[in-house]
Amino acid sequence: MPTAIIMGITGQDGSYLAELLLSKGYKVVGVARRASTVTYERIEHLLDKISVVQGDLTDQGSLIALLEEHKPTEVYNLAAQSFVPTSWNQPALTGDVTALGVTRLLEAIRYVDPKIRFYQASSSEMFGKVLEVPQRETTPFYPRSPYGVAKVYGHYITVNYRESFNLFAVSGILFNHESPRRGLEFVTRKISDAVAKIKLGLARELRLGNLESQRDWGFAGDYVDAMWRMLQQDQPDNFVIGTGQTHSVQEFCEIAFGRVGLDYKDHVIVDERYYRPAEVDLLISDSSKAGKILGWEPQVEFKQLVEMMVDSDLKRLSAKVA
Ligand code: NAP
Ligand code: F7E
Repeated sequence: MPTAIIMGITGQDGSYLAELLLSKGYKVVGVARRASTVTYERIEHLLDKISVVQGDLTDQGSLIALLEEHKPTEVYNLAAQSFVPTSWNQPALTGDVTALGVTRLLEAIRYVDPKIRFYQASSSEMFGKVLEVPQRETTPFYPRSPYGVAKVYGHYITVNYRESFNLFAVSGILFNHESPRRGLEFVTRKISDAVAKIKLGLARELRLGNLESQRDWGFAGDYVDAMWRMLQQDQPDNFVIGTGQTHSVQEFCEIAFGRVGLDYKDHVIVDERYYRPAEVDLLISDSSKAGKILGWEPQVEFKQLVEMMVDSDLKRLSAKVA
């Protein structure tokens, strides 16, 4: 039975990847950092099928100990300080976790077992102020936030350890992917949660930043399948993963509010507090390489994704108020 270690098991992608790997017969070891309150909300339903152990990307020794004890065949690094606005407020922490943390994990692999296959969660934020539309594996990077800068480091150190030490280290450059398990501060989930609250009479308004921002939004459940496929290839490589379509925050609002018979214009207030010091304007993917080599295609369309998120929040909050 192959063993996979998932760094960031408590996050959105960690929960979907754990489900996928269990369905493929893996032994799954999830790594969570120590907290005074346990937050296993996303993996509650998996706790009798996976092992959850403690570890932290800022602590080299804990990473070495994890690999020595669990002897994984694959390591997925999904852990990061992943919220872009926080990266301006905590840039040094973001660099320590999201950038240097990758080096610590690669060093642990090199030291314990260089045959371990490694997945790095890279991001479309690396393209930032885009130098080419659509963006593909060869598009130069121009990050626009400390988070984006940290991810560029994580990407290049992954490529460098592949080339320097012959590690099977892949970088998946994933565009935004969302789900009912998305963190509440990200714009899609902030909208779906607010729509459900407004519909149920628990809130009246929703304050947002730039409604014209555009993103290439897909479904997280589809994207974890691409991660696994990357580690099953004969050669390690970089792959862009996205839908190839872009939509604005305003379009997301229109569909989300429309799903419950409301007009977003009656509830959304633009609030400058949510504007960013620098914005990423037109992210749109070209994932034809992934289509050709990995046989990967997104399954869930934009409207389906928005409606899935609104329906889920409505169900969750209705149960609470009942
Ligand atoms: P997420 O929900 O924010 O999850 C991040 C995970 O990292 C959480 O489990 C978090 O633990 C953990 N973590 C944070 N700091 C850590 C540390 N010092 N040591 C160990 N673990 C730590 O993110 P996601 O949406 O699932 O994304 C997964 C990965 O893909 C991230 O690296 C993200 O940057 C990247 N990415 C995401 C997207 C997207 O659209 N979702 C797109 C491209 C790339 P706690 O629960 O304790 O906070
Ligand atoms: O913002 C605009 C905001 O925070 C999307 C992370 O997973 O994807 C994610 O980063 C857009 C931005 O995600 C609000 O200005 C408007 O243009 O949902 P977000 P993100 O910054 O794209 C990438 C690929 C990652 O790698 C990251 O880890 O929405 N926006 N009004 C708002 N955004 C937020 N959060 N809140 C607002 O009120």
